[in-house]
Amino acid sequence: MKLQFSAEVATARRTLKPLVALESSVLAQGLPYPENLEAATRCEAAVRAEGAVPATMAVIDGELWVGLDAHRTERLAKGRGLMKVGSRDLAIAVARRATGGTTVSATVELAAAAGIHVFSTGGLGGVHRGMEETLDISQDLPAIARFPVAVVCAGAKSVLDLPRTLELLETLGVPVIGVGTDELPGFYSRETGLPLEHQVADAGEAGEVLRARAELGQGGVIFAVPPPKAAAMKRVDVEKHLEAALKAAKEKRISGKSVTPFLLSELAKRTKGKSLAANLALLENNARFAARLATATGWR
Ligand code: PSU
Ligand code: MN
Repeated sequence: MKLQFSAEVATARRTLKPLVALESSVLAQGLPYPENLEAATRCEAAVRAEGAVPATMAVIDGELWVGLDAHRTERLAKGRGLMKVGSRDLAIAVARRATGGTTVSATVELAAAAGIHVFSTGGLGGVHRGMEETLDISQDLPAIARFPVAVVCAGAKSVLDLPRTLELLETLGVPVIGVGTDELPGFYSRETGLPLEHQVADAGEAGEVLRARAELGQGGVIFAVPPPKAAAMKRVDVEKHLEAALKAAKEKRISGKSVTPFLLSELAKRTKGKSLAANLALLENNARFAARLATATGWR
């Protein structure tokens, strides 16, 4: 797989600095402009402040980019109708010379190809509510199981069926480890009431788990970090607005890969921007932890 490296990432690889992979579907589909650009800027700054280097992945004119300069970041943030590139779309995006943001699944795949072991995102895709009818399950989950990359997130997106998402992760052999919590964080909210079997206190402990996984030759691990208190929403508030958003999605017959972007933008409208603010804060917070983790592994 031919990868293109930004100047900053190329230098980091030469000088053996720790790298943190970041996704770009959140830029191209997950957040509106200009909040998406603000999110990218804050995440990259948080990674650099910890002494690591951000490597945002994207497909640009069919090229697989590891690290984006300001111009390419802006192109993704302002672009309309950009492709949402999951793992299964990568080859098609390349063949068609397309431009798009990579989701968690495509980003962990590109990270593994680039030798990057730590990746930060907001919330994972997973098993959707009503999956009995739709069988809508994000390809994020099997991709995390397959590629040996640590995924730092604030849990799975709250629009999902979280108990079933946890069950499927167990089936796939993916550990879900709480960072300073014994409960799955709820993305916009700090709590879900769903217990996690394992937790670590800090990035140092997380790094030890990562090294042991690598020695066993196993795939990805999830580190779930609760969103910062100042920006987190109450779980009941999220649920209330979510029910309305889910109803709207059903009425408008939104399906397939449009479901996630639709629900996120509905929530932003219905919470008067509170969910947006929480999303930005947790993205930055996760990027910071990921940078500490990338440093703690000692791998370069
Ligand atoms: N979480 C967010 N914003 C996002 C996503 C997740 O807060 O934009 C994106 C991620 O890139 C994730 C994707 O991989 O949504 C999952 O989409 P789907 O459910 O269609 O697999
Ligand atoms: Mn889906």
